[in-house]
Amino acid sequence: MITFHSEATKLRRALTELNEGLLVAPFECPERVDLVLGRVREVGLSEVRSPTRYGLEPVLAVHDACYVEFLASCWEEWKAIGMAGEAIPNIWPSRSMPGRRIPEHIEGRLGYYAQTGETSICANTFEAADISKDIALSALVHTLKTGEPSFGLCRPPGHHASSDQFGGYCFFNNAAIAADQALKHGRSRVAVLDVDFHHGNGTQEIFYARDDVIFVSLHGDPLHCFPYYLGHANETGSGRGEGFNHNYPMPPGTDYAKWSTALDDGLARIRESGAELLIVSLGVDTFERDPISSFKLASEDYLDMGRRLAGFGLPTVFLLEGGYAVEEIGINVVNVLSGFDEGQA
Ligand code: OKP
Ligand code: ZN
Repeated sequence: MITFHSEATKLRRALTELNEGLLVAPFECPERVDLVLGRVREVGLSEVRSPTRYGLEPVLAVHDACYVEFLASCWEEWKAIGMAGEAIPNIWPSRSMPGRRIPEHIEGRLGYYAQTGETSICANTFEAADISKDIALSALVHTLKTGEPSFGLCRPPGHHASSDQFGGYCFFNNAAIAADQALKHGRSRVAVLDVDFHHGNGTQEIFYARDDVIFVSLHGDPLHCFPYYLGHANETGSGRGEGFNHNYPMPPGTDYAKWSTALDDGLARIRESGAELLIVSLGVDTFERDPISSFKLASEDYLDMGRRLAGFGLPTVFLLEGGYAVEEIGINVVNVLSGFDEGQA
């Protein structure tokens, strides 16, 4: 296993998150990176390398150019008109106002490009998202070259980011960008397996009509859980993408016995697809003490998860998504990775 990490992921340091009617300190904080990295070093999991820079071309292959421009300039524009706090959207296109024209005022553009209201934009948000996707691509390239597994310690996460919207702490969809580049490196089909507690709505949206990327997501049932409006079992893909999207929504309280049954089913779908590479959107917010989620996985379950993924036998890239019980995030992430190493040996 090789870990890719950059201190620059910590440049985004938002002060606010709209949560339960209050502005609180964000759950998705820079300390998460130190906890995971600290555990990687503590157990001697792997060498830690800095990412290579890949520029914006791989981003523009999956994200809308005007969206990327918006992210690049949002914070400066927001400050320039004298807004007092962080950039928090408060109006969106909606059923009664579909928003067919993009506003010029930054407040209108912010809502246009936002899915949600919890993710404040602050200084260096773009820079952190840019390095996060470089970490993902560096991990991908390492695995493509060597066949060895790799871990991208990405922050901010990516799986909620759709082709032209940010939300759920995500700006660039790291897993989608990596999957798309894997195809450009000659793989003919790639799988993205999303084990984060929350549905990977952005990844689903990006690949929904495509058959070259199969997307499998295990998550809290959207009838009860964020992001609420996508992630049902009957969303199976469209057009040539039909049959290449598989959702496993599960109720709050789900434990590993039930969760791992869904994992095995999802892996069987990936096997049938003939995918040549596995990208794991690795969120550990399925943990029993995660502060914003409601599954019941225990720390030792992550070891078994890693072993099962190793047993699956595809070249594998792990990219960090969520996980917020800060004490245990390092242990749980590294349990998956060392379980994988063990399972391979
Ligand atoms: C990002 B990732 C809790 C509401 C949760 C935002 C969740 C973002 C999750 N009361 N709101 O998938 O871990
Ligand atoms: Zn999550």
